[in-house]
Parts: sequence; C-alpha cells; structure tokens
Amino acid sequence: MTKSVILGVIGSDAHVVGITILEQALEEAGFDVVNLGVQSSQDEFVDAATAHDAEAVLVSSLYGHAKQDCQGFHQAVADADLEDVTTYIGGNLAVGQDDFEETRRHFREMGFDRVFDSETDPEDAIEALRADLDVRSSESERDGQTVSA
Ligand code: B12
Repeated sequence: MTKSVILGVIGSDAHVVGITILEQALEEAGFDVVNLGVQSSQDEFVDAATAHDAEAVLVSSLYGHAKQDCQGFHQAVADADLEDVTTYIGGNLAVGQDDFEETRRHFREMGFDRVFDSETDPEDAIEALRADLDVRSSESERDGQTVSA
C-alpha cells in the first residue's frame, strides 16, 4: 500500500533545493509525497498530516532556527491525535559548527523519531522510512542497509 508522507521546510526558512530533491527521491521510491514547500507553519504540517492520513512527517530546516521553529511541534501533533505518525527532522539544524550528536539528542528529546544532518543522502531517509513504516523493498535494495539517525 502507498504510504503518505508530508514534507516541508518549517518556519521562515526559504531553502527549497533540499526538499525538492527529497520529494523526487521519495516519489521514485514509491511514497505518496505531499510537499508543503518552504516557510510552512506547524499548523500546516499537522493539518496536512490529518488530511492525508499521513504515516510520516518530514521537517526540513536549513537556516539555523529549527529549535525555535519546532517548539511545541509535538504537542500540536499530539493535540491532533497524530502520536502514531513518524516524525523526522533534517538539515542544518543549529547555527554554525556544532556537535551534531548534541543536536540530535536535543531534537530526539523534543520528540522527533529520527534526526538527520545536512550530509544526509536521500537514500538514507528512504531506508529509514522503509524500516520505520515497514515498507518492503526489493531484496537487492535491502542488502547492506544501515541507518544510524
Ligand atoms: C542556496 C542557499 C541559500 C539561498 C536559498 C535559495 C532557495 N530558495 O533555496 C538563499 C540565498 C536565498 C539563502 C538565504 C539564506 N541563507 Co542560505 N544557503 C544556501 C546554501 C549555499 C545551499 C543550500 C542548498 O540548496 N543546498 C543543496 C541541498 C541539496 O542540500 P540541503 O539543503 O542541505 O538538503 C539536503 C540535506 O540537508 C538533507 N535534508 C534537508 N532537510 C531534510 C529533512 C529531512 C527529514 C531529511 C531526512 C533530510 C534533509 O537532504 C537534502 C538532500 O540531500 C547553504 C550552504 C550549503 N552549502 O549548504 C546556505 C545556508 C543554508 N544558508 C544559511 C543562511 C544563514 C542563510 C540566511 C539566513 C542568510 C541571511 N543572513 O540572509 C538566509 C535565510 C533566508 C531564509 N528565509 O531562509 C546558512 C545556515 C547556517 C546555519 N544553519 O548555521 C548556510 C548553511 C550557509 C552558511 N554556511 O552559513 N541561502
């Protein structure tokens, strides 16, 4: 069955290239992608997840303000009865050069199921989604898969 995935750039962030590449890769991998585009609000993510009965919400942030933009995000998800929806965040999640493991810990504590850095290949996200949403891939694709987000 096709899995619906919501994708967008949160807050006032206008970096569009990353989600465009992710959208194409996810669609090629067989996901039904709803791309909210840039400068999307928390409410837009939540409303789209409800409207499309989404299995996953993928939040992108590049400009360094993800922590502020995601404050209360998982409360909004819970208020909409979407606790079962898988949530990922990725991109340049902090300002400047930081310890990414510290950043990952922070966003995991906020409630994101997986946290990806800006070096992430779209295939890593696809592999993670297949594992988390129990989507079957071909035997050859499954060979050698490892995700550490
Ligand atoms: C192009 C660019 C711009 C363009 C954006 C044009 C557009 N409409 O897209 C313009 C000039 C408008 C711009 C503006 C700004 N930018 Co800019 N920009 C860049 C730049 C050079 C490239 C971004 C890009 O397209 N990369 C290519 C794509 C393919 O990669 P990506 O975006 O990283 O996405 C990949 C991964 O990150 C990952 N990924 C991303 N999101 C997600 C989500 C999930 C769930 C997953 C799994 C994976 C994932 O997968 C993607 C595909 O592989 C980067 C520097 C860089 N080299 O990355 C700075 C950069 C992102 N910008 C930066 C900044 C600061 C700004 C401004 C705030 C500057 C300013 N003072 O005005 C503004 C913000 C404007 C705004 N409102 O957003 C900083 C952010 C710093 C930080 N986080 O600490 C960077 C890193 C530059 C730097 N080194 O300082 N920018």
